Amino acid sequence: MEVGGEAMMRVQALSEAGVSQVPPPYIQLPHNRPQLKFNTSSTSNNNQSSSIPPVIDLFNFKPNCRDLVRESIGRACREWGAFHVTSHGIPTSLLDHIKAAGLSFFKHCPIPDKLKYSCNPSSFASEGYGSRMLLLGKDDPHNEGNVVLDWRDYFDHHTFPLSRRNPSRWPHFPPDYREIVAMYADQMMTLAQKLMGLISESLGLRSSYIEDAVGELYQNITISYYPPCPQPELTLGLQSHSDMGAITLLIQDDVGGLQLLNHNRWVTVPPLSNAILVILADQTELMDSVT
Ligand SMILES: O=C(O)CCC(=O)C(=O)O
Repeated sequence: MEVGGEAMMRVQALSEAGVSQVPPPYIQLPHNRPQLKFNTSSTSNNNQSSSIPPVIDLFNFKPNCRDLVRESIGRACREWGAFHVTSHGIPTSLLDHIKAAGLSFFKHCPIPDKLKYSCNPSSFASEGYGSRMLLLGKDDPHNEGNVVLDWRDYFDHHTFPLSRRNPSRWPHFPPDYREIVAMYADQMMTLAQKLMGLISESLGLRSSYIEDAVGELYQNITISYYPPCPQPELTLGLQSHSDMGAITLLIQDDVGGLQLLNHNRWVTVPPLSNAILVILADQTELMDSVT
């Protein structure tokens, strides 16, 4: 494979070229390097001392379970700002299909074909295939104005409002990719709205409070690909950040590696099959802290 030019900017190209040392732009400063110590995990539902975000059964939003679910969500928001949900109504087959479609695009579509979908690297959250979404780090006084790059490639899709959705800009491979992303986006939007209702209620507010405050809902679906790294102790797949917006819904494959900051310690969040991780993003967290 040719490794050079724009392809060189893709982490997958570096990884597949078999580099034995990560290039300097990807090396995190010592204080930012990953803590690879794994916490012992407990998945029990309402365990206050759990070492991972709680797992909350949504009972498919059955009205007679709403009080119980609302209470668990309120506690999880206060203690973690994040929680897993099960019985959320998104079919397991759809979760499997989107993971498979994303993996197939990254693994089996040649890099020159992927580059046809390149996002605009100079525009924030631009749609498409890229490697540099967050340009954080340059304000860190230790970085002397430099940005450290993530060990990740991604594809970002603009999916809501529908006026932003243009599947012809999305991969054509595998053949059902566009249909799966559109279905996933629709179902995740419905789930996000239901969850915002429950989070609002857990704060003693009317169900529509967060949605009314946020205004028109924007949704991006980002599929991340973290290629094997020769020196994982020096790099981060994605640098520490909080998400702007109202709510993040995240599914993991079974490799793991995701970490959340909880009470000033980084906690490794193991993948739980069929569960969806809900993370309060900046706007909701702000509302949570002022109500
Ligand atoms: O890919 C991940 O596991 C994390 C994604 C994430 O934090 C984000 O997209 O904001």
